[in-house]
Amino acid sequence: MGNNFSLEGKIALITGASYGIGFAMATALSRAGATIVFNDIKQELVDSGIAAYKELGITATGYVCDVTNEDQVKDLIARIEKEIGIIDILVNNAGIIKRIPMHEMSAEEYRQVIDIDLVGPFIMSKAVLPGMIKKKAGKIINICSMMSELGRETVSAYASAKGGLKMLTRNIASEYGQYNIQCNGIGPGYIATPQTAPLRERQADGSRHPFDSFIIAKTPAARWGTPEDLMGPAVFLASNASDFVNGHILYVDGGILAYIGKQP
Ligand code: NAP
Ligand code: GCO
Repeated sequence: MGNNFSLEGKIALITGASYGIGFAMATALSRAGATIVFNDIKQELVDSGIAAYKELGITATGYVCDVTNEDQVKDLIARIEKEIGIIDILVNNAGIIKRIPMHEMSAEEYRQVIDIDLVGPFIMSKAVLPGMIKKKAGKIINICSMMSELGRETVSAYASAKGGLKMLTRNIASEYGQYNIQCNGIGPGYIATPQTAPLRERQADGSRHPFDSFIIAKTPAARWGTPEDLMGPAVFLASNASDFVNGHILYVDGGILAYIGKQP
C-alpha cells in the first residue's frame, strides 16, 4: 500500500485559512508533506496567518484574495502557478454565516452568504480545474456542514449555500472524475471556532449558553468538535488513499447525524 497518505511534492491551496478550521487542515496537510498556500480577505489576516504557521515550523505562502471576485481569483491562481506550481489540492474552506430569522433577512444578506459559501467555491474550483486536467490528477475538498443535511432557525441562507455546496461537490465529482480528479466534502459538526463563539458564550450567571447545552445533548461524543478533529479527514481526502472516493461528503460530527439526542 506504501504511504498513500503522503502529500510530499503536492501543492495545497486552502481558502480562508489564517485561523480556524482552515488553519488546522492546512497544518495537517503540511505535516503530511504538502506545500501550503492560503488566501484570506485582508492583508492583516494573511500576515497573522503566515506568522502563526511559522510558529508551527510551517513556511506557508499567503495572498489577499476574495473568493467571490473572479478576476482576483484568476490572478491568484496564475500567480501561484507562476511562483510555486500547479495546484494539486484545493480546500474550499472560506465561509461566513448570518444568523437572522428568514422573515427578517434582506435579499442582500441572503445573497452575500450564498456568494461566499457557494459561488466562491464554484469560482475557486473553476480556476484550478484546468491545471488539474493538465496534470490528470487533482483533489478538491469542499467544507460543507450539518446544514448540508439539516435546517434550523435563523440559518436559511447558510443552509441553502451548504446544501448547494453538497450538490456542487457531487457535480464536480461527476463531471471531472474522468480526469482522475476527485471532489469530496467534509461536513464538520459543531466546531469550537470564532464562527460558533456566539453559540458558546457563557451566560451572565456563568451557566452554559442554551445552544451549547443543546449541542452537547445532540452529540453522542457529548462535546463540541475542535479544528484538530478535522485534520485526519482532510489528509485522507487530499491523499492517494482516497483516489476511489468521489462525490462523498465525510461528516465529522461526533455522531450528530446518527443520533436523535439525549432525553433532557
Ligand atoms: P471562521 O472562523 O469564520 O473562518 C472563516 C475564514 O474565511 C476567515 O478567515 C474569514 O476571513 C475567511 N473568509 C470569509 N469570507 C471570505 C472571502 N470572501 N474570501 C476569502 N476568505 C474569506 O470559520 P470556521 O469556523 O473556521 O469555518 C471554516 C469553514 O467551515 C466555513 O466554510 C464554515 O462554514 C465551515 N463550517 C464551520 C463549522 C463550525 O462549527 N465552526 C461547522 C461546519 C462547517 P474573515 O476573518 O475576514 O471573515
Ligand atoms: C449554526 C452553526 C452551524 C455550524 C456548522 C454546523 O449557527 O447552526 O454556525 O451552522 O457553523 O455549520 O455544521
